[in-house]
Amino acid sequence: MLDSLRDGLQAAVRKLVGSTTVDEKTVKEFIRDLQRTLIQADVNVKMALEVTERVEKRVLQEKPAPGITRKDQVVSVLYEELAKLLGGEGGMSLNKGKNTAVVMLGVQGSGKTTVTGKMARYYSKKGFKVGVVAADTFRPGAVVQLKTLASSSGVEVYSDEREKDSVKIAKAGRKFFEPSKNLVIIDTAGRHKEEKGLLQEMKEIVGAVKPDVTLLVIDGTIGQQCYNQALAFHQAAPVGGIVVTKLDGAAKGGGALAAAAATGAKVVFIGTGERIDDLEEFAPSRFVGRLLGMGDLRALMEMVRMSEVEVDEKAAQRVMSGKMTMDDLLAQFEQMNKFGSLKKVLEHIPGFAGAMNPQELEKAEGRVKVYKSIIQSMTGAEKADPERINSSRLKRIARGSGRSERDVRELLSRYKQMKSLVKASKGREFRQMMRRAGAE
Ligand SMILES: Nc1nc2c(ncn2[C@@H]2O[C@H](COP(=O)(O)OP(=O)(O)OP(=O)(O)O)[C@@H](O)[C@H]2O)c(=O)[nH]1
Ligand SMILES: [Mg+2]
Repeated sequence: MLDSLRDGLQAAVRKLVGSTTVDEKTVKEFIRDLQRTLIQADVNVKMALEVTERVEKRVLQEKPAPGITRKDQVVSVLYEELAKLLGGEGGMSLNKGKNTAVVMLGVQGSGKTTVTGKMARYYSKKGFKVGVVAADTFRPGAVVQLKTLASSSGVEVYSDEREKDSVKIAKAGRKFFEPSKNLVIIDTAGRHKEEKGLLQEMKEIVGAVKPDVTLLVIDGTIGQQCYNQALAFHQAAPVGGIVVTKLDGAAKGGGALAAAAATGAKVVFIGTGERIDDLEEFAPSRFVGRLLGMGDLRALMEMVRMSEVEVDEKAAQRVMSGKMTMDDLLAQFEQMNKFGSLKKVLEHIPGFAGAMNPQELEKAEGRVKVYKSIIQSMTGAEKADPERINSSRLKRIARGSGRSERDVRELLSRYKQMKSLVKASKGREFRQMMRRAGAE
């Protein structure tokens, strides 16, 4: 799904991350790459320029937060702006306690009837009492199509095949379901004798029904037309939410962004296939994260922050002069662990994948937990000078921490190893290790 947009964005981000420094020139180049990618993905040119200009302005003006590198900042600004464009988090919150009416709008073939069926099922499963109204009087077979979709989830359909006035049907349908249902979805026509007529008809339906939510259904594969189409509907009847369909196929994705931008409405659902269950509640952060290829980018940023290693100068001095305590050792392990978790996140980024064996990492993290509990069972004197731990102390520590004597011995031997390593290299390797775990 959305291959070209994803590939383009990821390539731009990779190029930025791979550059040695991030100066104005790098940022400008990054912005140009983004513009090209967005436009190629069918995002309206004006919009592509607007969003990239916002990213550029923010990046050049805002100072990265402490502990955040320039590169992280650029990526995170891009992420925020793309997610904002899609209307922010929240989705559609419906209340079972009242009768909610939803009117579906959209041009022919966009997927209104399919989405009506999918949503009816989605909300029935969530415990809503759903009724659907067949207010498409233009397309022959529209009623049958809706009935077929609805019957698979036992949803009741209101229709009146003798009535040719869709406004009357929509109104009567809502009234019909008012006493018995708490969610009524009204499917409308996508065609009219003339194009202006369709928008006029929608305006009248919305005026008569006064729905709580008006959803615009947009075919995700249509590209550049999305923006104008969405705008035209929005001017006829204010759009409260957007459903983008056919994102399983050849969609380039720009349509979703464009429709959202034209109306200022949130994308609430996406259609990802022809089957009745192929409907996903839409989460912009997940969507953009997927586009940027980083799983959850926020988590990545969090990890970057967490892994910023604070070098404790005094501890470093102690270690290098061969007077390492158990607490110093534990601090070392924990820092390495943080670095380990970061690597795990980096695995999701193309280019880093496979850099580290996740099983080994997990094992290492598990060991640090064991060591930590053992060290906590030591007395201050034992921590400061582990050499004094004889076999009776060892037994006591094992009992106190709930670990085996073998674990305690393992920790002591790692302590000795580390100490002799530091001694042999006069702190050189230790310094290298700190540098590796920290800055790079
Ligand atoms: N692959 C795929 N096909 C979809 C999706 N949503 C709808 N379709 C297909 O798109 C076609 C048109 O869908 P409809 O629901 O009939 O569209 P409509 O907006 O009601 O069309 P009109 O009633 O003519 O206005 C159908 O063949 C659907 O199966 C989707 O998410 N993925
Ligand atoms: Mg239809």
